[in-house]
Amino acid sequence: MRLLRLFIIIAVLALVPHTAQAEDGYDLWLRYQPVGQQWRDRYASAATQIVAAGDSPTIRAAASELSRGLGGMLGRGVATASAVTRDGAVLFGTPATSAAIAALDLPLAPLGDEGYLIRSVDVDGHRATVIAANSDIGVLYGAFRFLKLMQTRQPIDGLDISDAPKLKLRVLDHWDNLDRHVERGYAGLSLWDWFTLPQWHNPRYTDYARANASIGINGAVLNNVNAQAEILTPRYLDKVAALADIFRPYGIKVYLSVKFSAPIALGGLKTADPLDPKVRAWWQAKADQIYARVPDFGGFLVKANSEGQPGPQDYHRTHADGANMLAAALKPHGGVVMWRAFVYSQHDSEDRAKQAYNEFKPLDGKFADNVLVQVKNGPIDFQPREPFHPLFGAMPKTPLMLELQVTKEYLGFNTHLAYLGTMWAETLDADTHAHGPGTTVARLIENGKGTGLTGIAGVANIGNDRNWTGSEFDQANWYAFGRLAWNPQASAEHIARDWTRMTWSERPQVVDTITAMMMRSREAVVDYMTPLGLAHQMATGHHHGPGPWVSNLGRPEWNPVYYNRADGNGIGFDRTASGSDAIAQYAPPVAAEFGSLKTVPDKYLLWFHHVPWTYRMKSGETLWDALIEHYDRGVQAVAGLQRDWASLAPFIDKRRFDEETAFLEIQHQDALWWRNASIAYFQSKSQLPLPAGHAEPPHDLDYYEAIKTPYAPGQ
Ligand code: BDP
Repeated sequence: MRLLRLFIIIAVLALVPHTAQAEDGYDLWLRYQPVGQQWRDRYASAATQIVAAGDSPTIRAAASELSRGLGGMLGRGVATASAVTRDGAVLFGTPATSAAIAALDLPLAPLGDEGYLIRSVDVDGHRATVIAANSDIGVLYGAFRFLKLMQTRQPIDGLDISDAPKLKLRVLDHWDNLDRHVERGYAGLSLWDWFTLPQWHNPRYTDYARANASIGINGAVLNNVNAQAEILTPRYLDKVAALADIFRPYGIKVYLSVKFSAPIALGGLKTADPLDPKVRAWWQAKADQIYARVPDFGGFLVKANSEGQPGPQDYHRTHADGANMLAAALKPHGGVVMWRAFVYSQHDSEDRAKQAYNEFKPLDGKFADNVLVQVKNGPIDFQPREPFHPLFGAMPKTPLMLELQVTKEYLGFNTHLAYLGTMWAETLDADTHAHGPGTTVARLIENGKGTGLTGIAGVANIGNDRNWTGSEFDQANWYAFGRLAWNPQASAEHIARDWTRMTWSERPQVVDTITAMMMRSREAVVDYMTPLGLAHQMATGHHHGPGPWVSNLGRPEWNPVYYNRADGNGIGFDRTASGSDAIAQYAPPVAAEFGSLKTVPDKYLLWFHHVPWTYRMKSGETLWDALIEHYDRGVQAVAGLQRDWASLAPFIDKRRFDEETAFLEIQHQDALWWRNASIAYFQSKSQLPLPAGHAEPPHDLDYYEAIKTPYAPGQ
């Protein structure tokens, strides 16, 4: 009996494919799994020795990453040495720390503070690879790039690579509260365990920093934009300082979100008026207190006069008055202010899509030179699809920082597969025509308007879940954010391919299949949630699931009906001259394209136009039929993702495979829910039959309206 059981166990184990070892996602894209035999042979005489030039914490981090990565991938020990003594050595450092590197006379000048160069060279008669930079952090970035070459199975001989980031601030915004709840977080609690800081340094903090450094992220705003004033108390600043110390070797600066009324809450002042001398002195002293603990503190992120947050307008001052007061406090220490343009007001009856532009455009040129205005990708709010924000191109004297949402508040939380690289590339590649054709959003944010300040922010999707992001595929969005922050003109597809190779497998079939799944995933979400330019159709509060009928909320612009405007005649928001005229906020060629029914791309049709249900699309079909087709296309696309994923079963480790299989099933059910509920609602307005071949929703509208999910996460 026992023998039989043993036999069965051995037989079952023999069937499990080689790749099926337990993986839990913790290692992200830094798995460093052994390369296959073919690549082991190719790399046999390379990477034989690690030679660190210098001994800073950053150089030590690079050395440890190289040993970990090379050891893991090559399955052999890699010696460390203080000088190149063998063929195949990897020598890394700066000309300042290494005579051998200085002697190579490499063209490092154009690479700035953070760029790097990787070259195959001869050192003391030995073939070697040099990873060199002007600064230690550039060296660390170069080390990660060298490892990536091997992770993505590229040759590592004959190298001549140099690279430098196009943006200066590449920042993750954590919407983390001090009780560890993460607003719009779908990956567990906040990583920051405020209660055990500053004493306990959870090793995860270092792994977080490694992951960020591997993709060039160099800043972290630790707390929620809906800020709690207490983060600025000495007790918390000590905790902040502990994190800053851990992140520093990895080139990551910490920033804090601040509550504009903190001088009242913490300082006992009667006002937070930015022009009041006592208020200004309070912030100045606060900045001094912070820099005494964190000498390289990055600065403040501010959400002011938005969604109930206090701000300068409470004192009849402008956003510029508020931002400049904080900027003055930070300036002596080299800090910056990231002032958000995400504002809209319940007292303003103007189209919500117009309000940020209306408030900020007149302030162009009025901000201090250490202020960036942080603008979301679209004019409303991180929807599955929005046209680019009209402020891009409209503030020629102000450095604008693009804000993206990595966490998928509006794209299915952590259970829907939606690769956001394509969505962000759509914004970055959008032509604003602000200074003639070709003035893309990417080019605009790469221009610091004479201040040298450029930046991009991503609202993080990271929590304390074992796999960091709540799903394996959401790791790709963290990864893609970093890659696009480094180079806003990078290709979303290349990024997806690199990530897949590093995260899943080197097998071409796996790489091709997963990359293709990712590339069409976001469009699927747009199709089953908000096709043809619809937006903000989600349920109230938590934003999980459909709610196109919702019309009872306190502020008009919180209601989905405000955005869809569906009635017996038609659907869509007229933002042309006959409607809100939001179109006039764009440069004339863009306004002309989006404003005309003849030229507006289908994907923005209902964003800019209200059209009859029977309106003829460019394809010749009616809008109603096209709408239904999009919903069904979205659902079918998810079924396609499920089929593709199932085909990979033999090649993916079981734990990760099973989880994604389950998540895709959740996505499929949710997609059907979105499709059925949306069609039921819009049909109650259009009163039209569904086109042939498209099934009626299985339930009536009352049924869908009655579905409630009060405990959906993230709220
Ligand atoms: C909205 C989120 C809300 C944020 C807000 C913001 O629902 O939780 O506070 O954006 O960006 O999309 O400030």
